[in-house]
Amino acid sequence: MSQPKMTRCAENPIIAPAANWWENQFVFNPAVVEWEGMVHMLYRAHGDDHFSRFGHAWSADGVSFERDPHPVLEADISDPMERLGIEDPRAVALEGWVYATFTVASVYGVCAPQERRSASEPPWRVRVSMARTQGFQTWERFGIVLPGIDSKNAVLFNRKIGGRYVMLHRVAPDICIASSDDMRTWTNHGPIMSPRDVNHWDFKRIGSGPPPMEVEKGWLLFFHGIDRHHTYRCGAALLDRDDPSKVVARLDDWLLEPQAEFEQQGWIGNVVFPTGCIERDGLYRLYYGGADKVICSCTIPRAEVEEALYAAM
Ligand code: BMA
Repeated sequence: MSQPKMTRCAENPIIAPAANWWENQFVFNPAVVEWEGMVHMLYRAHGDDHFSRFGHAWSADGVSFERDPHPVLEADISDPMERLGIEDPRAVALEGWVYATFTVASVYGVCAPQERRSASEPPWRVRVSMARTQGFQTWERFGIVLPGIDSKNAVLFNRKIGGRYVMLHRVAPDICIASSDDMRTWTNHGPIMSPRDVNHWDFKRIGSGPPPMEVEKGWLLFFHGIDRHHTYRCGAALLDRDDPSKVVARLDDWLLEPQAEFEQQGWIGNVVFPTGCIERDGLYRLYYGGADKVICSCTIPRAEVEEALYAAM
């Protein structure tokens, strides 16, 4: 059986760098959440100073967006853990708040020598951070929620499971799971899903895309995978509804790969990086970064992706 594929939005890229100094180089990897009747986007932006900040955009139809001319969330540069900025947000609506999970990046020089990696690895490290808002302008920051763990690509489930809040995150090269009673203290329970063999599109590393979406037979997880040539693609898996540490299905093939010019050429070429998703009129609308430079969208019928996953169970 041939596997389903995503259909690109005719308006792509739906958001490109703008004249504002803080977002005039690259805009990409957006968190997307439906909130008070609108589609809201929190996107990663780089400008003249090459620092990574978050901008805010909103839309009624999920395709044409209005944008705030100012960044809405920035790194606290007095904190050495955030010296290289904030990156790659994901967002969920949960208990009356929009929660954003994102990466804070810092240089290795600020940490204890035993935390440094070998000389051949890049001199930087990442941590998972979290904040919440009700209006996108002011944020209550929770700080680093997985201290001491070099991790990124965190996504929250949009409800408690088994009485606890649950998060997926990525300790290279695997997708891992963590849980919490209060959103502030998290217990890491280790890997749940790993890359596949060298011939696969998801061979080097994998990471969650948008927050998992609850479907009839579990949690649908769109995720990114990196192949041996460093091309980023998007695929899908299904996690158990009551115990999402169990992967119950995983599509063999990818759903989206870099084919358009704005996915093959940009800051980093050959990248589609899914980070947001909404569901409307029987379609999933996915939002992704194209080549770390622009924001794009594509759709897939809900039934197609779910039936393919159920057939793979
Ligand atoms: C990852 C992150 C993403 C980026 C991707 C592709 O490591 O830095 O922000 O989109 O690489 O370059």
